Amino acid sequence: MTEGSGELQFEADGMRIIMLIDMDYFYVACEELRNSEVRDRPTIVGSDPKGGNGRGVVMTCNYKAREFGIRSGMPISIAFRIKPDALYLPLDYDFYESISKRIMEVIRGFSRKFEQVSVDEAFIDASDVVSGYDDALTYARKMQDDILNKTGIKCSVGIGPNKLIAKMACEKAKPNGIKAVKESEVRQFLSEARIDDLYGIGAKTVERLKKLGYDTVDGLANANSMEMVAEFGALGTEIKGYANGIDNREVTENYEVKSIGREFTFEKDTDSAQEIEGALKKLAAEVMKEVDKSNIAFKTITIKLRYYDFAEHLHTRSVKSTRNPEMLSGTAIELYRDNAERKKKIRKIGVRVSNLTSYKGQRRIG
Ligand code: DCP
Ligand code: MG
Ligand code: MG
Repeated sequence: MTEGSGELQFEADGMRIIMLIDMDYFYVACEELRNSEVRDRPTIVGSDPKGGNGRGVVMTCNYKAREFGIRSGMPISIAFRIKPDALYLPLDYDFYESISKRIMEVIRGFSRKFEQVSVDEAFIDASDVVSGYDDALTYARKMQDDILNKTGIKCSVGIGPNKLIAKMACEKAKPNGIKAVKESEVRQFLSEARIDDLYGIGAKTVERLKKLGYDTVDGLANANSMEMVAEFGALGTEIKGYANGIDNREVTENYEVKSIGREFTFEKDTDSAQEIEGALKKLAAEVMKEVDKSNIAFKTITIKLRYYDFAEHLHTRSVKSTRNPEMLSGTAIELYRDNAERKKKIRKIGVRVSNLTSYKGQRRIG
């Protein structure tokens, strides 16, 4: 390194304290709030087991069921074979989502830098609100208590210098624990992990890495950089970075703060393009109504697609500053056509405009 003071600068900027907060056995924990039987019995939320002939999978189960080896994603028929006398409950997304909203509000109160990553987990960047790792542990405990007191749901917290380590630490903290991995402990922590555990590397990439002979995180940490780039492009450098505990991903809100949006949940999950596009048009019209009320124009259009399994994707396009209704509904539909995973049913959609500017300021004379 030859940057000299630049390097020091990097060190100072680079020190972050990131937390990942993830609810424990979330869907079943929600069910426990309204059904006291759940506390005492192995309980599974998922498809109907139909006496062992049911198709579909276990969405999640409590720790009492995990003791028997039952896991998320396991065919429900297998779970039934293992534990026919467990309590089997159907999914109730609306209920889980309403609790999720309250949880996220509590977490959001702990840092301005907040990012929800799924229905039951969120990152915060706590660098500006804690003064070191001891303080971070106290802060995390307070957050855990607050979430439990306000919503009745237990969670685990991972703390680290970046998202990768925070997420991996949280896995180790489960259930209902807190685990912090300081910068000085990262190397050791990663040495004990498997490459499958590296957050942000998908199953297919792991397969390819293993074919290339990278079986351990330490091996990957010392990978040949040229080979990694040749094989994976820019991602190759990222991956090698992860194995070395380097992860510059920022904690950022999904939606821009200043925005106008509307969302719609289908009565029944659907993959009908006609139905989805119709709903997008309606949402666009509702958003336009709001836009019309104020003197604003927008530059960025975002659609949100939430699939039946709660996977959620945002697709965004920026246009010239506009308040044209056709531009909004047309772009929303194009974003859907270009990006939707075709055969996967959609549960909820959203349309949002952001990057707002004053309309009057935009208008050209003449
Ligand atoms: N989920 C799902 N299908 C999966 C995994 C999870 O539908 N294959 C749902 C059910 C979970 C929720 O998402 O309750 C959150 O997922 P997590 O991975 O955080 O799992 P849990 O919260 O259930 O358990 P843990 O205590 O391990 O976090
Ligand atoms: Mg969870
Ligand atoms: Mg989760």
